[in-house]
Amino acid sequence: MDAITSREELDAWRIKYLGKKSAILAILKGLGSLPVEERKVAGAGANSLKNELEALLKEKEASLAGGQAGQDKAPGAVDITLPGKPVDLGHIHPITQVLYELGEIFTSMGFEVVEGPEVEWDYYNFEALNIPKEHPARDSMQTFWVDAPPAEDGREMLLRTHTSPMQIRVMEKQKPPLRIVVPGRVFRYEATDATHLHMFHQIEGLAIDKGITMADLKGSLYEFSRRFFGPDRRVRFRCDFFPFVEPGVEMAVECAVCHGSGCRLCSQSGWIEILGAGMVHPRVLEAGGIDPEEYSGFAFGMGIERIPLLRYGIDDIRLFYSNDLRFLRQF
Ligand code: YSA
Repeated sequence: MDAITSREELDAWRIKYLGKKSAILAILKGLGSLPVEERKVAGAGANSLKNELEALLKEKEASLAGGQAGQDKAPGAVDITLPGKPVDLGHIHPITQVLYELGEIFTSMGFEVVEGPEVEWDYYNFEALNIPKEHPARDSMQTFWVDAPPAEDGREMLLRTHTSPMQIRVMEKQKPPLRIVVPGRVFRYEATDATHLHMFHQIEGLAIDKGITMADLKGSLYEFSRRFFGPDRRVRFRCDFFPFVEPGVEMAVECAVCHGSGCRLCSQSGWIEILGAGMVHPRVLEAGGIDPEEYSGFAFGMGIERIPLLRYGIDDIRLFYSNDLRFLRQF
């Protein structure tokens, strides 16, 4: 067996020692003609010999296969001729894909994309937006406060609860006409469920110019919905209250799971609210250094995670962050 170096030689060996005309097969075939006692002894011996020959054959087969791939490699050496392990290629997370798509839609409508800090002062997050301390509107945005000493002017630090603080930061730096969108992460100290997360994304929109009206706001958001969800999806505006707008509205989109008839995702209402919006409050324009007698503007803040729910009919927002690759690979 040691002298064998090729498959052909091994085949010849197999036919000779284990083939139909081999001695071992002849012994096994002849067992029936032996007396019982002799048959037992001869049978056991012949079978054990056959097993040994088969084991030798297997071992040699494996060593010839390895030798062919590795060309007589030393034990333990790396076989560089073996095919490589496939590398798992990742792809862009569905929420980031939506953010990119929204950026494209709004920039094509004349908006510029800007970003802002996730760790913010309460001044920008609340006060400059007409939400002073103790204002009940603060309760609707349960806040993660940062345990840091307040600034000299008493400003406290927090994780921004919405992207609206960027309205003020932009107004402080740029003068009208202004058209910006601000995508980014926001944080709220609240329980998670099928439509709520404690960390999610928003995209803020702000347009300020002479003569901007509610019609511009509705026109821009209808156009966004038409491009993102298609022309057939119904959209609803209803009055809402935010201290930083007057008047204020919420926009909801027809539920993609039940198409308006009511289900768990839309709390049986048939609609899912995706954004708050309105005409920028004169006090907010003043806080940003813009004269409300001369300029007016609209603003909106849209929740990003709810948008793909509505487009694809996904029934639980938490799936985006559960790291289940079977879910994420579908996008
Ligand atoms: C209103 C008027 C403006 O002139 C500008 C912006 C706004 C929106 C305001 N800043 C705001 O945050 N309103 S909101 O609390 O109602 O949230 C806006 C959107 O974020 C919601 O419509 C929803 O789509 C999403 N959202 C809110 N809480 C969420 C959430 N998404 C996931 N998880 C949560 N916990």
